[in-house]
Amino acid sequence: MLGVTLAVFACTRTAEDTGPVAVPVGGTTAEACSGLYTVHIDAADPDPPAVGDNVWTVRVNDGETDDISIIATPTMPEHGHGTVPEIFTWDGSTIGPFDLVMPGDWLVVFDVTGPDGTDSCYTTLWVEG
Ligand SMILES: [Cu+2]
Repeated sequence: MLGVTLAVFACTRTAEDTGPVAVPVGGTTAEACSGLYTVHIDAADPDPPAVGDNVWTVRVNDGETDDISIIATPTMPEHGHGTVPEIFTWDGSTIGPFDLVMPGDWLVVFDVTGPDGTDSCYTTLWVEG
């Protein structure tokens, strides 16, 4: 049974709107709305994401790593909490393990910084109990 439900939002943002953009899990791609970077979640372990420790394989554009950093912040917006620690740094390949402490709706924001500037995107997921 599929344990994760993905919500993907159309990109309707303007240059003044620097908020996050959805990134679907599972090998599909999404462009950060300002167009600076494309973030790919190539793999999730476990797949689908589950309560407990999760590690995601994340790629930027065509696999560039030079001078690129990603900070991932998982939270449950409806509950007002995140994870411990609160943020996770990309090592050039993976992010995590990050502990999704409970089932429900999670939001993971990726803040990407690189030679072209800073941009954000996000994925949302439902984690089964
Ligand atoms: Cu919660």
